Amino acid sequence: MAIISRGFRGKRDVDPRIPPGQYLERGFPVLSAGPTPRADLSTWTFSITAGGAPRASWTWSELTHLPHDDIVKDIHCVTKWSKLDSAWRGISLDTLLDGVEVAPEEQYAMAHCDGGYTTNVPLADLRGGKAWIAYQYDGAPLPPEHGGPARLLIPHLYFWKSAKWVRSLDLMTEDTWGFWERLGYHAYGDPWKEQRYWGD
Ligand SMILES: Nc1nc2c(c(=O)[nH]1)N[C@H]1C(S)=C(S)[C@@H](COP(=O)(O)O)O[C@H]1N2
Ligand SMILES: [Mo]
Repeated sequence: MAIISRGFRGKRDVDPRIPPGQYLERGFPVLSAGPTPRADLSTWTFSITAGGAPRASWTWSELTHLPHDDIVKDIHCVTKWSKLDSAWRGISLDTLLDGVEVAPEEQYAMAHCDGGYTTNVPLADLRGGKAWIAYQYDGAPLPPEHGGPARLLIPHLYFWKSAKWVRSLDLMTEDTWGFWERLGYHAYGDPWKEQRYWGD
């Protein structure tokens, strides 16, 4: 009597790649807390700082000449859409952090963006092939509304952690909250544990 399984499980019989509480989105929604900033690539830089003090910095040309990864990952927004197999090109944070001196107590980072958006993430989540500075989407330059010229891509965390228009990562010795985290979003944001809001 194996016939029952489909109807019995009904709507819950979903793709195992979709985390709990999420639905499959085939488009690519734009979610921005403010206007889309426009960057001038001739003066644009990406920096790693610590307590605000510079540690390393790359011009657009320097950054995009580093060895890149082509990344195909599922992404999950806290507003409940998930998109499968999104295709990006970017520089691994491993590559960027490689040449940077990091003190053992600097275990957290805050992403800072044009427009003022911030989000916090443990440094461990930026290492080990889990995070990138992405500058292409689907084989084309990353569109401004999706974070172009470059955004953070941390697909294993809810997508609000993937800061658009990112300009720096500030290394911190304590986990300080960013924009959405101060407004009630979870400090870490694991979609598989449904860490959406404070207390989840
Ligand atoms: N700078 C900045 N980055 C941001 C946001 C934002 O408002 N500003 N929104 C976040 C949220 S809540 C999500 S779900 C994703 C949305 O990315 P998308 O617009 O490319 O879908 O970007 C994240 N990064
Ligand atoms: Mo989001």
